[in-house]
Amino acid sequence: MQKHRIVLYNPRAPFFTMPLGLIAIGSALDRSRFEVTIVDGRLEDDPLARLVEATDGAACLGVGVLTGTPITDAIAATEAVRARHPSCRIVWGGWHPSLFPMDTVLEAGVDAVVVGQGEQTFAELVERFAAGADAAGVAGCVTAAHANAPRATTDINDLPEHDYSLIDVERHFAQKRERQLDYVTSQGCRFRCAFCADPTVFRRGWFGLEPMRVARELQQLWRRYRFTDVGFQDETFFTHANRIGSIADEILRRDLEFTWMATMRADQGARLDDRAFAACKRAGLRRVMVGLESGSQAMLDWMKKDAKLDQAFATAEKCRRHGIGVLFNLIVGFPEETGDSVAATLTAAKRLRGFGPDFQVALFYYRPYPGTPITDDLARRGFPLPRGLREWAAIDDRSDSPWVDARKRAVIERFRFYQRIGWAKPSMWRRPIQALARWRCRGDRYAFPIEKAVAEWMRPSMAS
Ligand code: B12
Ligand code: SF4
Repeated sequence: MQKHRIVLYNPRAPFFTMPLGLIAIGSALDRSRFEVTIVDGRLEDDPLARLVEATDGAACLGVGVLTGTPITDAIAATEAVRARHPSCRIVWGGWHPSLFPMDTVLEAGVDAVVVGQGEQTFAELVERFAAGADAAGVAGCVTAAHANAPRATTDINDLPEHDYSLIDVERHFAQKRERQLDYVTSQGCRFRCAFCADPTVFRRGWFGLEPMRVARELQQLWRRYRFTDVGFQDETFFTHANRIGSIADEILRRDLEFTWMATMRADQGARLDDRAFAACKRAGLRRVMVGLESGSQAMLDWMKKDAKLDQAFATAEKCRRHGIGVLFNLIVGFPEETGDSVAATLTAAKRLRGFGPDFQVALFYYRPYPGTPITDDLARRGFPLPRGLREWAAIDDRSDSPWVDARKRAVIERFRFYQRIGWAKPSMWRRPIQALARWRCRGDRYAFPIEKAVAEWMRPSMAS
């Protein structure tokens, strides 16, 4: 029997994380009846030509879409395939379509949108399409004609293993310039941060794979691909300390020789005991990423981060003790954020950076991403938000926040520049200004940023 061809497309994006969402939905299809091809726009010289070629004779194209620039490429892909292969059904899924199913299905000319967890809904949809039927009644999906009932999230332990042979793992290693495998052990999050869409999409639900399954899968994947590092892409990897302890113990017991990095909330790090930190370190944990968000406790409380500033420092201290690096993510320019609050964030960044060379800080400008309480509140107050797919695609175009005026922006940009230059890997062009940058950072001396102007003149892309 000839198999039905299903093509999955990952739009272009500036980073090279493996397309785990597409791997998940591709792995859940009946492979004895469906032949699955993933086209990754980030790996192709001419993604649309490759996609049009791959979808020739295909029953369905699935596109995974994040808010922002990927929307533009997703629209182009949809238009190209629609024009060349009109009988190929086109389904969008992932975060942006899940937040705006009606906008998506009306504006993009797609046949159906899958909302939230995609495995079972997409599997049912392609069965329908293969049988020449439509999407009527398929829970968890929306079409222009049917807003079907929502689908409850399934425990991910009941879903199939992710089949990495659907992607060219070696090509991803080459793009990343390291043999780093991306892997995800959970879906959803129990927290309620007001700038984040996860509580809207997964309704504060969380499912985590059993530790034995995580260890077994990693062992098989390690034997096959011999990766040297794993990037755990969970929203919050350290959700249950016992579970993480068991995963670490299993990695050790199976002698899996790789390092790993994972996400950790400040409160989770502060609660995690030294025994667990030590076990994770022995099992290869090299770095945690902590979404601290702000250096102002008032701001943290306002955004319902449910974490204390002190906990971030306690986490940093424990990580230093155990030889684990930390990347702290911070955001400035929340709606009406005061200059004092921004200054508190820069001060916290400096203190955290001071824990040592393995303690890094990334400073972002706030953007009102959709499906979050802060964005909903802005809409109620009449703030002009993007409308429709094309306007949401442009949200990444602005490089700062509307709530950061020129003065604050100048301070933030100088801070970012000198922090980065001061502690970046030495290079020929950086070395002369590195010592000066550190001196400036230590004393908050950012006036007359001559080195920044020179760097911008010499290499604009390195200076911002
Ligand atoms: C890896 C990652 C990335 C990667 C790219 C991922 C990719 N497409 O290859 C990179 C680094 C590029 C990235 C960038 C950004 N990301 Co990001 N990212 C993640 C992260 C950590 C993991 C994604 C993942 O692999 N998950 C595991 C898989 C299994 O889950 P999934 O992708 O959700 O897929 C499921 C469903 O969504 C659905 N599904 C997904 N695709 C498809 C496709 C079809 C056809 C169907 C039917 C279903 C379907 O089914 C899947 C299985 O259930 C998530 C958080 C998370 N844990 O999900 C954030 C997350 C997706 N990112 C987010 C954000 C905010 C960003 C950035 C804006 C961050 C920033 N400030 O720069 C940028 C966007 C840049 C841009 N506009 O280009 C938000 C989502 C926001 C949004 N509205 O889109 C998330 C949820 C984090 C958060 N809680 O805020 N990200
Ligand atoms: S920011 Fe992180 S911890 Fe907060 S709700 Fe989102 S995923 Fe959960």
